[in-house]
Order: sequence, then structure tokens, then C-alpha cells
Amino acid sequence: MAIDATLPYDDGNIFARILRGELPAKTVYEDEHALAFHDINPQAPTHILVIPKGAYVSWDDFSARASDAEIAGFVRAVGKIARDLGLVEPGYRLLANVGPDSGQEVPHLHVHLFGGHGLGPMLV
Ligand code: DGP
Repeated sequence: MAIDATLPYDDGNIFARILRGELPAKTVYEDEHALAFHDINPQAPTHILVIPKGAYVSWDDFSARASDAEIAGFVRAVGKIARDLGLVEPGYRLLANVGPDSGQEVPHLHVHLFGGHGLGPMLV
């Protein structure tokens, strides 16, 4: 169910539990600012979720409250993951859903990283 991105952070959400090691994930990358793992329901040949280590509900929350160091570390991590996975050629797509209209389901910021052949044109 889509979540209200204006709600306070709920530290019982699935991705908070993955960050704490309470739930398993197929991790591909971790550093001080970011954790990346395979989406449980992949929508492309490669479908990775990249999440910040801090407690942020959405991109809106993150961009408003995170420190410059957190933002820079997270953005650099996303780029590094795409490079490390060999996605720069033929290309990849980033997506972050924010709030009910977007269909955001998990109330911890996550950037979808889609890659592999045949992504096709963006529909929205
Ligand atoms: P969004 O609609 O933008 O909130 O995307 C949530 C994504 O999270 C969706 O593609 C499925 C994925 N997902 C949900 N639960 C889990 C989980 O427990 N583990 C993993 N790896 N992915 C999950």
C-alpha cells in the first residue's frame, strides 16, 4: 500500500530492519552512507535498491534534512554501484518514488537502479 511521505519516520519499516540486520537482503554494496541490495521483485535484468543509512522517509525528507556529507556520500555511492555493476554501458535508469501518488510502498528512501538490456523508453 502506498505510504504518506509526510509521516514521521517509522523505524519498524522493512528497510530499517534490513539496515539493522534483522531481515536478510542480497547486498551488493555497503559504505558509511549507503546500502544497496537486489529488489525482491525485479522489474529489469538488474534491479537494485540503494538506501541511505540515515532515517529518511523519502527523497523529499532526505533532500530537506540530510547533511551535505550524507547527500554527497549517497549520490556518489549510487554512481559507484552502477559503475561497479558495469551498467554505464549500455545505460541505466534511476527512480525514487515519493508519496502516495507515486506508489511509494516502503517509508525509507530508496533509489531504484534499473539496468541491463532493453530498458525501453521511460513511460512516465
Ligand atoms: P516503492 O514502490 O518505490 O516503494 O518500491 C518498493 C520496492 O521494494 C519494490 O520494488 C519491492 C521492494 N521490496 C519490498 N519489500 C522488500 C524486501 O523485503 N526485500 C527487498 N530486497 N526488496 C523489497
